[in-house]
Amino acid sequence: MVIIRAILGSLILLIDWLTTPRGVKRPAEQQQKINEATQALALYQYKACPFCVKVRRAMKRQSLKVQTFDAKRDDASKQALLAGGGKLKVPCLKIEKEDGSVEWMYESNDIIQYLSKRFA
Ligand SMILES: N[C@@H](CCC(=O)N[C@@H](CS)C(=O)NCC(=O)O)C(=O)O
Repeated sequence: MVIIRAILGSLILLIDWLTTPRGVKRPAEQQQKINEATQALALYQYKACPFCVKVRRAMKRQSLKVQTFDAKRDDASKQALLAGGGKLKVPCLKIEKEDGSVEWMYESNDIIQYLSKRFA
């Protein structure tokens, strides 16, 4: 089972690498503003999780520079996700809002929808 999972994971990463989407090109000023806004975001993820790959590809397509944390290999990230989000499930987008509150958004489709609404 572990071997099958490892093979599938490698395959997912290979296909992702071979078919990496191009990022949208924006005027420098607009991209700079978006880069500033995405500093308040962080993606907790596993490298080879298909749902995480889907979210990372959506970010790439939209040229969103979002910091990522590996909640499988990095114990501090795992603990941060558990403490903040409440469950060890990925992908999870941490959103720091202007009023100081923090939202932990689970579900790949919800994250993709949120990003495309906010940065379209
Ligand atoms: N419906 C969820 C599925 C996410 C999911 O099943 N993630 C798996 C990793 S691929 C997970 O976090 N499982 C819990 C664990 O590994 O502890 C989504 O689309 O985000």
